[in-house]
Amino acid sequence: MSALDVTVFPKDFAWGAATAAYQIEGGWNMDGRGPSVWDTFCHVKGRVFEDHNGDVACNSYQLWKEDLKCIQQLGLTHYRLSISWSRLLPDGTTNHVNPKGVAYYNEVIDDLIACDVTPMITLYHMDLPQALQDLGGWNSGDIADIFESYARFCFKTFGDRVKLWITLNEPYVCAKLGHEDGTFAPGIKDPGISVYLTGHNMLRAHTKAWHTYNAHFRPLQGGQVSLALNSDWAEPLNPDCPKDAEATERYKDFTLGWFACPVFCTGDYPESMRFRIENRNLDLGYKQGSRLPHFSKEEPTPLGTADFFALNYYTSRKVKDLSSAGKNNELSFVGDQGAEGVVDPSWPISGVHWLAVVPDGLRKLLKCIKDTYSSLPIYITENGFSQMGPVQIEDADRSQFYQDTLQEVGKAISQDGVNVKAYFAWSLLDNFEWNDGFNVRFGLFHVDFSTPELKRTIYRSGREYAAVISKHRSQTKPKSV
Ligand code: GBH
Repeated sequence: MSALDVTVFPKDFAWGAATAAYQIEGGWNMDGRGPSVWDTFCHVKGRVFEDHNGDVACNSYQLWKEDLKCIQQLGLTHYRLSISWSRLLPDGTTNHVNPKGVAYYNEVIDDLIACDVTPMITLYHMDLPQALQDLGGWNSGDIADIFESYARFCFKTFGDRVKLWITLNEPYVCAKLGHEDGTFAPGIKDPGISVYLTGHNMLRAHTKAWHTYNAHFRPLQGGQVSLALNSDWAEPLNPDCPKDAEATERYKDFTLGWFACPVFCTGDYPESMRFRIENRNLDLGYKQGSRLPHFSKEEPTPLGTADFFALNYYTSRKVKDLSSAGKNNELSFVGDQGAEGVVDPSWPISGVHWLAVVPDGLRKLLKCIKDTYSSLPIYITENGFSQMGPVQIEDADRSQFYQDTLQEVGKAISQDGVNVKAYFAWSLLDNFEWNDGFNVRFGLFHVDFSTPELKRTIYRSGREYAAVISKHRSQTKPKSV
């Protein structure tokens, strides 16, 4: 990646990689861990590629020291990991704490700090304790307070050393794929209803956790808390068609705006969501009240509950209007949105079908976030490229992808004045890629899942990422006198 100009990245730029507990840890029933919705989901046949599951995954529960070596080999300044809620609190509540779970995360955190790597911890990355799902999960109003207790427990236990927190990873994905499409755990298909309730309770949960940190932990611990929002970059399919242009705004509002607007702009959902959903209730004769919940005046507002903007970006879409298409006659999220995102045939596809490679979409999205949502520093908490089919350790495509993407991030910083503070590659390791199992590989390190040693081997893209980091660090090191 010699062409990349690292001097445009600020001195204290965070160079990271990210993982998530269910995707790497394994040890699904070891040492008192309780099951999560993903254990339950994967143990039913036919839901995941060749019925793969995260029972063992990269076995990071037992092989953490191997992961640490990978982190050091890359020279990362930051590592983003998530806590398995049910490893710490097997039934999801603070009534039962699993001391082995506490010990595991203490070891990880202490090792990172001893190696001069700053931990960023995600409290929730798709893996709700099954015991809480049995009580209604994200559709239950009680979940927000239960999440707040879990967050409080983590701040209290780890917050002396952890200063960067993500409460929730991608509430959009949990709500839409988990509760509308049913393709993610918990596998609920309840079109047009649960999706909004889930999103709402996730926002309430995040809000409560942020306020708890702000009032009770920030004064002593001095850290920062946000939530990670996923978003494609979106443009009208036909730029001359006003309906496509309007559809593009709706598409943005129903993905990023859904969560960013309440937290960063108004304390409420985007107007286009309210308008479309209420109107469609009338059109479809839906009379059981508002499907898009209202924020109660009795609870703290989501507005202002983020100390930085955390963005997961993978791809872009061209958007076409669907507001008068067939879907419009049924109760569904896509019907409400009245828009569909498609891949431009000129975009190359990375290993997996949905991941069209559009690095300059990231630059445009960063600028749009700055102009529309927030002037807070932006942390790119995930971005990556996948491989499918035969393993290529010399992964020239992925190396090029990282080079191109970092170049676009550099332009966002130097030419568009966007305050980008961090870049986390997804992912440190090949891991359990949800519905695609181990068939889709996102790692900077290859993991050999065919042997119990689960050997980690650096890809060329990992070597090149390490070279970028090293170059940047050597240029910004204080000169010795
Ligand atoms: C991230 O989500 C996740 O945070 C991370 O855990 C995951 O490993 C990573 O992406 C890579 O996928 O098959 O057409 O239904 C990114 C959002 C949501 C994008 C699911 C792809 C599936 C599209 N992803 N979506 S489709």
